[in-house]
Formats: sequence, C-alpha cells, structure tokens
Amino acid sequence: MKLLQWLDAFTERRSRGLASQTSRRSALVGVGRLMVATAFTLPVLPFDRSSQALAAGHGSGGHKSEPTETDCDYWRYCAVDGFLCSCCGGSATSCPPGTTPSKVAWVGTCHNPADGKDYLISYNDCCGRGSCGRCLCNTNVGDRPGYRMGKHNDINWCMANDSSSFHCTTSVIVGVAEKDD
Ligand code: ABN
Repeated sequence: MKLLQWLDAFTERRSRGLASQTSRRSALVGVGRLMVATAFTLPVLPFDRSSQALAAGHGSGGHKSEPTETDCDYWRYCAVDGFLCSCCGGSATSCPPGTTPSKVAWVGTCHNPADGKDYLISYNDCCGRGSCGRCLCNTNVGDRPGYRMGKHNDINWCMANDSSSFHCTTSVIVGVAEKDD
C-alpha cells in the first residue's frame, strides 16, 4: 500500500513538473516564433507611404507634382536671382508688408507650358527690409557674366530706392514675347 501511495505521489509530481515545464517552454517558443514572424512580415506589409512621396515632391503615380508659386521651377521664375516673395509674406507679384518694389529691374523671358507662349517677366526686388532668407532661387535663364552690362541679373535692384536693403524678388508678367519667324 505504501509503495502504491509513493508511486502515485511520484507520478503526480513528475506529471505536474512536466506539464508546467512544457507549457512554459512552449509559451517561450511561441513568443520567439511570433517575434521572428513579425520581423520578417512587418517590412512587407502595405503601409501608406503617400505622405513621404508628397514630401519628396511626387504626386500619385510617381510623377513629380506641378510646381507652385513657392517652387524655384515654377515657369515664371526661369530667370530669377533672389528670395521668392511668395515665401516671404508677399506673393509672386506683390511685395511683403513694409517693403516697396524696386524702381529698376531685370527682365527675363520665360516659357509658359500651359499656353505654349513666351512671356517677358520683370524681376523687381522688394526693398526696405533685410534679407528674407527663404526660397533662394537662382535659375538665371538668359543671365550673362557681370562684365556683360545689362545682361547680368546678380544685382541688387533696390539700388535706386530710398532704402537699398534687399528683401525678396517678385516676378511680374510685363508682356508676351514675339515669335521669331
Ligand atoms: N536681385 C537680387 C539680388 C539682391 C542683392 C544682391 C544680388 C541679387
């Protein structure tokens, strides 16, 4: 009888020990498997990365989105040299508060892809405040070295104003260029 009791107790202890060890081990194995599976599957899940694409300047379909008035490659900025007033509290055609348009300006010719025409653009600086420092654009189509007087745009056009402090540059359409035949 004593032997049977001892055998019962022994068997029960072993069974319980085995059961608790097995479940702990299998739980650990399960967690390990889950971690490995997560590491392999998360990078290939279909995350929405459209905001990153937009920030990089790409719209839907992987094409670059149309330039706007705060982008250097906006068509009418083709010959600009300065900070865009559209990034400085003004717009592409108006000076920010506290500044006045320069009395003299550089005139460039830019192609408008929307209507296929070439336009004369007057790049007037806005004067009376220190440098805006935002959206510096230097596209310079038609610009020639400084010794080609009158064909060089790297000039402070505020020179003839009461204040010669340069703040930013506007881009005003002043005419349509005639076609060469
Ligand atoms: N037209 C913009 C500018 C201002 C100061 C110096 C160089 C160019």
